[in-house]
Amino acid sequence: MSTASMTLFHSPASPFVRKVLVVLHETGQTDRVALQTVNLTPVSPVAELNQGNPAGKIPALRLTDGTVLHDSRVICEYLDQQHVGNPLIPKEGWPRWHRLTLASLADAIMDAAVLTRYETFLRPEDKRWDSWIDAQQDKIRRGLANLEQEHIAELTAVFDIAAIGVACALGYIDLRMPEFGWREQQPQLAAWYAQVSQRASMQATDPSVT
Ligand code: 99T
Repeated sequence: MSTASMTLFHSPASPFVRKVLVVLHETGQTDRVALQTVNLTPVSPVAELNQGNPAGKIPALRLTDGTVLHDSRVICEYLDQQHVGNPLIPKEGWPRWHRLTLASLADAIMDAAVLTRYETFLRPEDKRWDSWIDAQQDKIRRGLANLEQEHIAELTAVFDIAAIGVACALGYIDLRMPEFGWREQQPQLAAWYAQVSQRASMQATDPSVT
């Protein structure tokens, strides 16, 4: 019998949702959350999702009392305070700000990739703006180059909120932008990603098989 007490509004392709799912797996809390799949884009909102979540984005987590937590950062932090294992987000001091900043870089890469997706897939072809797409892809390239040059040791050290974010961002690029070709320029990042992709949490949430 399910013991789920919370509902996660979810879509398997979303890298932001995947972050939350990986946190649930890594902290042993998957049984606490029921998944409610929604099929949405910015121009096809889902009315139920807007309740308590006016921006209507996923992920959103509905708690037992009906309260809705939204934004993957907030949900991940909430879930990280609900288990007794090692925290995935350092609680205080410089490590907290450092790892959250690295996690923010991962989110920025996801944002740029999702905006690229919307511009290339959703917007009518005659209205697409190449300079916009190029600028978003430049953000991704700068982000990946920075990870390769500055952060491989930190990513390798611990699979925490920062590493989870980077892994989910790379998974999304592979899913939605398979021609992007980042591995040649970032061989250390590619090797790290190949390794963390074997984790049970990453395998269970792989959008290409779920
Ligand atoms: O913008 C919308 O109205 C619908 N889009 C979303 O809900 C996307 C789904 S990724 N989610 C976010 O942008 C959340 C970002 C937020 N800062 C967070 O939660 O961290 C779907 C990608 C795809 O289908 O390819």
